[in-house]
Amino acid sequence: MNLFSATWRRRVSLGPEQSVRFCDAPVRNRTAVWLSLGSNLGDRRRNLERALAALPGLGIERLRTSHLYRTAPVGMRGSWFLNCVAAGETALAPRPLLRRLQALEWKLGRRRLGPGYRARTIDLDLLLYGNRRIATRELRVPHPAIGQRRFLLLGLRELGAPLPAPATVAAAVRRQSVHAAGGKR
Ligand code: PH2
Ligand code: MG
Ligand code: MG
Repeated sequence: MNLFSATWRRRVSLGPEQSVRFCDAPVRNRTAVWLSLGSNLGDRRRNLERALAALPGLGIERLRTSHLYRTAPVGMRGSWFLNCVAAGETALAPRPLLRRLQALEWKLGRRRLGPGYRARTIDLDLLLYGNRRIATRELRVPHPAIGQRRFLLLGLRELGAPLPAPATVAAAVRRQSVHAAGGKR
């Protein structure tokens, strides 16, 4: 299964009429969410694929994915990352969603061994939760890295997310190089 192919994207992104037909809960009870996925340890592509395959089971519906990007590590040494952005809808509140994402990171071999960025099999970040602004010790939404990492902006733009001001985007794009790594339509 190639989770980044256009076929898969079509398969997982149901149109509005299908979601009404197959889902009892009205869509207005769902919040649009955007996540980033990254891996720079082990079989990076497989790690992303396993995470994406698990997201519907966590409560993220109508999942769509961006292309996959190969990116230089930001703010840390080590191997290059594979990154992508995913969009979906959820009935989960932000904190339960965060908990489930953290549990999935653990299941996929992520171990937090202390402060600072370290190589990781999988990193799942909540980038946007509807238009909510959240600033707690454990969760900041919109994710503060959005305006600083080009692959996040590219992925979010692909998936039609509300983006920060164009000036912020331009600055991030100038700063960082990104290479498409696959899943090109
Ligand atoms: N995540 C980080 C730190 N640096 N660099 C890249 N290229 N991709 C990431 O996902 C990433 C990073 C902290 O979460
Ligand atoms: Mg991260
Ligand atoms: Mg993280």
